[in-house]
Amino acid sequence: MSKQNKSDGEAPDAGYRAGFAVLVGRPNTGKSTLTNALVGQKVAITSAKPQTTRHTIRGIVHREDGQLILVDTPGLHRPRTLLGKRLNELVADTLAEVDAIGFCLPANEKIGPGDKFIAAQLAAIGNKPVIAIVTKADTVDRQALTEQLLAVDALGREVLGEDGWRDIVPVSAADGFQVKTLADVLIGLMPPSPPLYPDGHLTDEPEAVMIAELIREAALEGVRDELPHSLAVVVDEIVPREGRPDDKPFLDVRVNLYVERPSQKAIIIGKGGARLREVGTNARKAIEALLGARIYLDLHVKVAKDWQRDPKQLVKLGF
Ligand SMILES: Nc1nc2c(ncn2[C@@H]2O[C@H](COP(=O)(O)OP(=O)(O)OP(=O)(O)O)[C@@H](O)[C@H]2O)c(=O)[nH]1
Ligand SMILES: [Mg+2]
Repeated sequence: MSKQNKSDGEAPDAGYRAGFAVLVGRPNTGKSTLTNALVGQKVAITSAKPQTTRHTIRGIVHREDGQLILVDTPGLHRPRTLLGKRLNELVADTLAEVDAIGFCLPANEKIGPGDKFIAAQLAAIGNKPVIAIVTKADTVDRQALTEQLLAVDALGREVLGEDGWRDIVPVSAADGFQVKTLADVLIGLMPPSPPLYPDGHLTDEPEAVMIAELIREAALEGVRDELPHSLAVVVDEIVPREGRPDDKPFLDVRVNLYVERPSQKAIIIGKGGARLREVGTNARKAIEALLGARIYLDLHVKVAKDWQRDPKQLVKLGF
């Protein structure tokens, strides 16, 4: 993926760097929140539920001295469903294509088997710089943070030999602590290259995907147990309403929400449709802000039985 685009004759400014860095880690370790903090705008949805991110998302950081294309990934875990397996494979493919890897470990959770499993996989890649990012630094006091940094350092030496991780950076996406330092470190690991994306481009997510994600984020709010994992959102069509002036567009956005069981359908819709209306209202505001246009959001809930385990349905839902 790292292009050194010299063929078009434009020599990069002296010292300018550009390339790809991936954020990996267990589910819920703050990868997407950190991606948004680095980009300076929301490009990835986040939630308190594990496995919020389901595909790789590119967020682009523009600076005077370089451009960093951040690839946010689904949390890595021991897969229990075909969906989980697909997501792990997706991350493995991504690792092969980037210039640097940021391994996210939260400050407020002890290093566990899940982290060790990922560390070993990263060590096996061998030829890429891996930095350890200790996320959510705001959640612990100085001493606990120091202890976690030492534990993370020890893990690096255990899997990579005595040099350990290329760097270890504590950050907080919540209060901005060290976010710029992290960008400095990552840009320093990028190859000399002209910019890979036009100025101002913050993500290369297609609009329909962003819309589906904003709806999934709104729908995840307040649901419990297995439902978050059972929910998939697909934008069916986005149609400009006729007769509207170009400078005041109005779009009809039709969307299907898929769940795995009829009981889940009832939860998503809520009593008399109240819950679905609330999801629609919240998502609509976020989508209108994204598109800069008014929309009518038409949400339909459908049952796709056990889609997480069904190869055919997974393909249909975009996995
Ligand atoms: N206090 C605090 N909370 C954070 C920080 N970063 C993330 N969180 C919270 O941690 C939870 C998980 O954040 P996400 O960014 O969705 O985590 P993720 O690693 O992308 O999760 P998956 O996509 O499921 O793998 C959310 O509730 C966030 O608000 C931080 O710097 N400080
Ligand atoms: Mg995420």
